[in-house]
Amino acid sequence: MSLPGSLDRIKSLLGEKVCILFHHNADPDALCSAYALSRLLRRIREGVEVTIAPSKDLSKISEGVAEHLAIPLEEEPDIEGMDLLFLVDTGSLQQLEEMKDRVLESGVPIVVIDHHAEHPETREAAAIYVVDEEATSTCEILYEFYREEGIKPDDRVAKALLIGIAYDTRHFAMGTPRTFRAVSELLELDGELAEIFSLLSHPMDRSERIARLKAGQRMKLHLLGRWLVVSTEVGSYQASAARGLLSLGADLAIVGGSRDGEVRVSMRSTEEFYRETSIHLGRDVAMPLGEAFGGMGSGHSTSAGVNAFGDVNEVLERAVRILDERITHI
Ligand SMILES: [Mn+2]
Repeated sequence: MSLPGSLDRIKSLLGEKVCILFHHNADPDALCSAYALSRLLRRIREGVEVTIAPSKDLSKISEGVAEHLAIPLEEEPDIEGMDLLFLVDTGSLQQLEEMKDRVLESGVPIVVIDHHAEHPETREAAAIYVVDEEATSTCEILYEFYREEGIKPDDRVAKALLIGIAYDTRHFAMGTPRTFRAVSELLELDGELAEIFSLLSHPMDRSERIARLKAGQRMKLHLLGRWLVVSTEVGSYQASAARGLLSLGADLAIVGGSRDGEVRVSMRSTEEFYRETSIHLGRDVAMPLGEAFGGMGSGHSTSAGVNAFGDVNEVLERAVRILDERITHI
């Protein structure tokens, strides 16, 4: 449960004017928990003036959600004139960008509600610090606040909370009994899962879709042992194309493109490929590939990139050869 007693402490600080803030490039959990909180505060204290202010911008998906739920956003909040500030879903104050200094210098008490790892600077700045790392989303904490107060979320708030939870659990791919209790109760209030998923789907613009389709059209399939490795070339969106090819069924995708004499390569593999072969794309493929072509490569186990110089087809062929040698030596 969300830290016991925290709601009572929040109530004791609640004044006339309140502002809710969250991190820049806000995801749906940040936006929706802010919205649910704003509605809860109005139910708790009639007449309280609540402003929701993004510290900088919303993510593309959140913009769609804000529009769909008609969430009112204030671009130029009067931070200094507030009685209380809330910071939701925001692990570090740095994520407030330019607003950070204003918030700290205002002297207005800050309430933090979050599920990220504790951050010493944020803890020190907060008058009330409600951080629950066991919660899979800030919306889950907000739902428990409603429950504690015995307030039933209306259908718009229920939808907002479901959106936030769905986003942070990667469409309910993870979560605890707590998460699914909240989800189940929220679904009774607003049962439109299909609509929630469509709101959360990534809006891909036309040029990205064209790049992905061209990458598919030009793709070469290499059968390396039991692994399906694909390589292809496209002028832009190499990383997106590589992800797309994995979802088509490849175990590993190498996508290169050249621009102004420089070759860029994005590589992605499945978790299974890494688990079974121990081939680390960043260390074992991207780094030697970058070096071989006068550039640099780096990355993670299943996701890596290279900037190099030369002919894009030669770079791709070399990448496949590096993989082939490694795979035959396993
Ligand atoms: Mn979150």
